[in-house]
Amino acid sequence: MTDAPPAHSVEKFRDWRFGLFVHWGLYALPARHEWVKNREKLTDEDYQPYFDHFEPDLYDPAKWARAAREAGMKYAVLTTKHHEGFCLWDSEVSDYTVAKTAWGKDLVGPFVEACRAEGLGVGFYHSLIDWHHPEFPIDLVHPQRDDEEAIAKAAGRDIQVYADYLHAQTRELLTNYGPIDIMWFDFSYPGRKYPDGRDGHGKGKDDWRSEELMAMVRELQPDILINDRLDIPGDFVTPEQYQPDGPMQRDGVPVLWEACQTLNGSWGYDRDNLDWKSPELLVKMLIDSVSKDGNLLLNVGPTGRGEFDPRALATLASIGEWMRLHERSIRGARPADGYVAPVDCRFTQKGNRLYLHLFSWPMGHIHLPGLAGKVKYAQLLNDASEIKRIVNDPHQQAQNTTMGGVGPDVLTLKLPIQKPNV
Ligand code: JFZ
Repeated sequence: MTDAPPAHSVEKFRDWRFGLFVHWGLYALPARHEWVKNREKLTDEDYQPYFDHFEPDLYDPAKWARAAREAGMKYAVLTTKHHEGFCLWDSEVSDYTVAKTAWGKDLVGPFVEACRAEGLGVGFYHSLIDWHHPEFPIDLVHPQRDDEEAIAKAAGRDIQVYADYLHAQTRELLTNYGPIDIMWFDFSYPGRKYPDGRDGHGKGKDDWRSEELMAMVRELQPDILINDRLDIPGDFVTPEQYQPDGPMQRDGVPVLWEACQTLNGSWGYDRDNLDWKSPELLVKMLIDSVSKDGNLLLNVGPTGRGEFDPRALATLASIGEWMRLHERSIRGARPADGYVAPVDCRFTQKGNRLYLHLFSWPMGHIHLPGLAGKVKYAQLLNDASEIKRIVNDPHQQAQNTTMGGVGPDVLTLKLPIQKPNV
């Protein structure tokens, strides 16, 4: 068994509630999804121009960190290496690193420093999968390089040589940059089979030597939290691109969780993808996560020159404006104990304050069963203006009778007809 992380790390993570995910690598240059090498079956040779032209002359992580803080984020997780295998730091055990590009120097250290300067926690995403390492067996099923040539190539490869490399790199990352808050490994897919029953060569804990790896991580960084993608239980679980339907559990016990979401469906910079989520939807995802005792890790894919593109910055700024006025209902907040929110609403709670988030504006009134007598005062959060309360509203009582009843002790809030413009 692997040890649990210290309680103070867990509570810090729960209080943060909102973080920045950064997917950055050579795939920022083709600018059409971080899986481009796999999706388009690009060979190492096809992919080489991106290495040769990687020169992020506008890289200024202080700007990233400021944008994150102003959006109301409290931590940031950077891809030190994604599946393509390219390392954003000067790894001693690889030549496939930023240090060997025209840019010629470490990107991870300045990122870590910039985060700390803005008071952000720091995490490293590190890919378990590696499409570049000579001993990583490219899988039959996943990645989908299921052509005969890839199969033949995979046959002579020794995953344990790759595992040594993975451990060595993890050691470098967790030794050279001071205290790191989160280690985000990605990802395992054990026991995959072809439809015809052939071994699909999935990858899991025996391939990565996950127990040993996790023990090393804890030894190097006793306060760190480790995610759940090593094919053994981690400290927090990572629903990806979906919102769970309630507080998450593992073996019937509440478990720490963090949803990760993209801005436009791609993690890496994807220039022509116009499928941007609105700031309003992203704020709802954040509220939804907190109402279910989870975090939201929201991703930006910087450009090949090292900037957040204007669309990403505008979205972060809008979220930041909402957070400026509503942060109290998010930071350090928890689900409301015992109260079930009405349809299209969410509750969050901090101390004796209950926050009601309305995902659609109900025009006039909202009825809250079970809350009469429990609420001493109500106000809008954005401008502190009073909201009138009606206890056991006679109109509502009449409706209760005709509509089957929602129970007694109904608190009715009298809202402005028009939604406040925030
Ligand atoms: C992985 C990566 O492949 C992806 O590029 C991105 O980095 C994302 C955050 O993580 O995507 C996954 C990993 C696991 C599953 C789905 C997508 N899964 O287990 O269903």
